[in-house]
Amino acid sequence: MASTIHRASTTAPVNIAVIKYWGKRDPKLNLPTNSSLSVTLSQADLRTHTTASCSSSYPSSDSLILNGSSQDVSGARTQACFRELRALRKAIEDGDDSLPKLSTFPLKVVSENNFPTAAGLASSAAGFAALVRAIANLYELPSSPTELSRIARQGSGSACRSLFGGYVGWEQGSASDGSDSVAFQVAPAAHWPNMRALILVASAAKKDVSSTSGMQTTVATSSLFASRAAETVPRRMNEMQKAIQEKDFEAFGKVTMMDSNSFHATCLDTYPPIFYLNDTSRAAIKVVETINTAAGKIIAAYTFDAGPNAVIYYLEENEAKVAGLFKAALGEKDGWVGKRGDAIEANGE
Ligand code: 2P0
Repeated sequence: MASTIHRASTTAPVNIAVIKYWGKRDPKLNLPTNSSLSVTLSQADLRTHTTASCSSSYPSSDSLILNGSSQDVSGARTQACFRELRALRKAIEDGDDSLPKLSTFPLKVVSENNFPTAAGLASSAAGFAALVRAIANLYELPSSPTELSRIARQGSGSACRSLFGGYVGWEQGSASDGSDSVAFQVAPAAHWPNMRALILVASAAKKDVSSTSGMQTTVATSSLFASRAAETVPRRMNEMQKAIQEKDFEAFGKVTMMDSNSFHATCLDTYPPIFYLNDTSRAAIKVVETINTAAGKIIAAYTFDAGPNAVIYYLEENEAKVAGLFKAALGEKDGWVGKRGDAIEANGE
């Protein structure tokens, strides 16, 4: 029927990198200058919910509504996702005349985040992962999470990692068309289920410097950047995968903190410099150092993305020592809202 509305919904989780993506060798396809690795967070606290629908009765152009406000869909990234998904649907329609020609209908995508958008809480990662999977579900595509990760990466690089649960890598790849720049699961969440993440929101304000322009300026001007991409990150990717396989929290925590420091050092080394950390962020680093010194080993690890908010990884058995001390040290401080103990879980993988 001409006026039928076809619809599918999904949710996608936030992921927080422990080896950071920063730098593009191809800004159109979001092909990175280094591989990266992240932990997918529970959808209970941080997630995007997205409904994709299409109908021949819709107005002629595609539309996207995020948290109730209409977004521009003419950007190359959103267009790339729509185009790739439509092409996959069209290939199925071409082989089966009985199917409705959904690939020819205007799309309407409605998304809601349950956390601050663009405050360095990986909103674009969950957002594009949910957009791509919702449309893939709408089109009944048989695509694997790997193939969807290749498409979501074109929306936002880090989005490719939100197609998998647990511990997830993104292979930088070498092909110029990006066909091998996809996400892969290092280990399911069940492999190391007592991992916890504490999100400390220092500021829910939109970040000053967008990741895309920030990373392009870093690639162009930082003298530290080349050795980070060519030597430091490849070595840490191996160390991190080993730490996860062996469930070695001390190694996991040390590499996590050092990679966050390295990423923010290249930001400071950018000209003009990029400051994502603020005094509150530095206070959180001090609290982690205090916790680890008191424990005599690494039981808490901080990491910061393109914003001042801290994510603290720890194991459940150290909840009282880590989350408890943070509450005592920072609970009263202006600007901090502690989001407690998100269990990290697999995303159905
Ligand atoms: C990461 N970040 O690995 C790193 C750490 C921020 C710091 O991925 O331009 O929003 O859309 O590909 O994915 C943020 O970058 O950038 C990011 P685009 P994206 O999570």
